[in-house]
Amino acid sequence: MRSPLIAGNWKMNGSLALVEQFGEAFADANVPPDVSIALMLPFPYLAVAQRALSGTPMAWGGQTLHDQRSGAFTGEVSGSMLVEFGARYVLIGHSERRAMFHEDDAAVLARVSAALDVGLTPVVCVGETLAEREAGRTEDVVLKQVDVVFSGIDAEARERLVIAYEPVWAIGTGKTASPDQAQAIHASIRAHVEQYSVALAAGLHVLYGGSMKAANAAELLAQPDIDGGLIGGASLQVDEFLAICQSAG
Ligand code: 3PY
Repeated sequence: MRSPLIAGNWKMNGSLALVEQFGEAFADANVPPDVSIALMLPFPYLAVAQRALSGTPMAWGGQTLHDQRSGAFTGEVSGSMLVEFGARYVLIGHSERRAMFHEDDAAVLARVSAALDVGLTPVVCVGETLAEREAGRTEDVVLKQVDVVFSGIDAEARERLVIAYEPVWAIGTGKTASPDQAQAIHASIRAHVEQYSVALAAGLHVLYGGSMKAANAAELLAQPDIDGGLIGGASLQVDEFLAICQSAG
């Protein structure tokens, strides 16, 4: 009932040529029709994505946005600007943004509201650090991050969110949560969201992120509460990313 979403997060990587390469490869790639695919790109690549990816099954999005529509915010990009480039999604609260760019809970919520206001689908990242996991605090941390967002928006807006569970200790480290570890926390997120609405929880997409690659994707995606992936490094290689999309079908 929840068709999978496979989203690549290029972070500050890639090139215009790579966007073109993805456009060419995915134009006639054999991807399962029920799998939604997106690339979260660095801002300067969005104009090329709008042309090169439009003939493919792929959507595209930004990796963050500012919470205001316009103004004196040097260096920032607003949601309406992303929409002008045909973006459908935007990542919010990736652990790298939380840790390196001081995005706290209030900032995450403000960005989610800004994204919803302009019709973007926010992909909200949540996840615990290694120290938090070792202290047995995984659920506390993750469910609080989920609540910050769900309790700050109205019922209709909640239906438009995607959650990406990304254990911080599995990001860029080559370590992956085991399918059982990932399934356990995904199931907790879904059960927790039932307090807002049982139907909302049943329809909510919870993606797994954190060193997902072609070699481990099928096993992770087979878990009942894992509804897709947010893919880092492996989304920078056409064949690898395509293999992940195929294993989601
Ligand atoms: C990773 O897998 O490294 C990610 O951070 C995906 O967002």
